[in-house]
Parts: sequence; C-alpha cells; structure tokens
Amino acid sequence: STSCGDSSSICPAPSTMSKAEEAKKLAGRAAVENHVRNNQVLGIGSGSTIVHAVQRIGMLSHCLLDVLCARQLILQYGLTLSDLDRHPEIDLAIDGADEVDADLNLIKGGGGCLTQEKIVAGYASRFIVIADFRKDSKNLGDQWHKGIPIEVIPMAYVPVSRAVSQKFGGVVELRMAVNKAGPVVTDNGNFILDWKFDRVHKWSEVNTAIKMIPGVVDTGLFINMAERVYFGMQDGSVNMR
Ligand code: ABF
Repeated sequence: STSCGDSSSICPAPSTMSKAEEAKKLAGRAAVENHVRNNQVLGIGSGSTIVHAVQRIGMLSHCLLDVLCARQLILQYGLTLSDLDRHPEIDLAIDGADEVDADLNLIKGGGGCLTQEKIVAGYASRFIVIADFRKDSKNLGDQWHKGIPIEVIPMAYVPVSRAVSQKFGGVVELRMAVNKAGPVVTDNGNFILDWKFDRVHKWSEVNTAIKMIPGVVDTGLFINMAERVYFGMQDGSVNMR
C-alpha cells in the first residue's frame, strides 16, 4: 500500500487531509506513474509535494539520484542515494514549484534549495513539475507573493540587492531565519534574497541579466526547463500543461 498511513509523520491522515494536500498527492502519483520507469537515474527536489512522489517511487526499485535537499527524504523511503559525480546525466527530474505561469516558467526556491534544484533539473533529460491547484498562474506573481528567490554569495548581498531593485524595480529583502536570529544560510553556505517584483517582466531576459550581476549564484526563475506540469485539482482530477 502507498497510503499516507505508512508515513504519518509527513502526511496527515486521509480523513483530515486538506484539498491542497490531496491535490499534491494526485499530482505526485500521476507524474510517477506516467514517467518513472525501472532503472532510471532520478533527480528529486524538495518541498511537501515531492514527498508524495517519493512515497510512490519508494514502492519501485530504481536508482535514485540525490539532491542534498532531498537526502533525508530519499533515505526515509529506502531509496538509493547517489550524486552527480557518479551520475552526471539524469534521466528524469521531478520537483515541486512555488508558481507556474502559462508558458511553464516557474518560481522555485521558497524552501531555499533553488540552486541545487536547478542543477539537477538542468542536467536531467526530462524535467517534470508537480503542484497543487494553488500554484497555477497566468503570470508569475498572480498567486505567489513572496518574490523570486536569488541565491547570493554572502559578502555581496547588499550590492546585489541594490542592483536588482535599481535595474528592475520592486523590493529586495534578505531572507531571515524563522527565529530572526540571522539570515537563512543555504546548503551551499550562501544567503537568499527575495525579490518582490512590481510588474510582469520578460522573465528569460531578467533571469539572464540577474545572473550576470557579480555575487549572484542563481535565481529561482526556471525558464524553459519544465517539460510538463501536473496540477492536482480541487475536484480530484489532474490537469497537465
Ligand atoms: C521546492 O519546494 C522548491 O523549489 C519550492 O520552493 C517548494 C515547493 O514546495 P511545496 O511542494 O511544499 O509547495 O520544489
């Protein structure tokens, strides 16, 4: 069985599962059933949606590629941990997103793992996204109001913040730890800026321009990367884009 009862520490009991949680599960399972095959090298991201996909994958025996953010999840479900040294080519990457627009541009990195997730997606032959209905947008920013994450080298966070707001408007904030004791530090030892943009941009151009600013490691804009997105819907269906 793959019911959530198998992992009560992560999933709420089915009876109390919210519509959004049910939708995440539907999306995760649809993606696994349609794309995961035996003996693939898989890339797995982070977040709460991917948990449902990993649960499903856990029933199969595959070679699993590790993203650091997903290490605990992979081990929890008894999957094989690997890395890009051993598997520089990934067959399939599956990951969640914070928002998806009509052209399959994504905002990712709400959880802070954007750089490693982009590396894994970038070296995968196929990149599939899973999300619940709340992530589905016409334009980026319609649903997700926390901005676009930008991972920066710590010494440069002030000039990078200034450069982004001067060039592209909006407000740039240094992401702080929940207890406000200090900045969030990524798995790569860097800081995260959240750029609260104030208009719809040409995201491909903006992404390239931000990446050229000295001190920027990467952005949470995933442009032309996702091949397909599965949205779990409120009515129990799954929409594909
Ligand atoms: C990762 O998890 C991140 O890139 C994204 O920020 C987040 C989505 O989380 P959830 O699935 O919990 O909404 O994919």
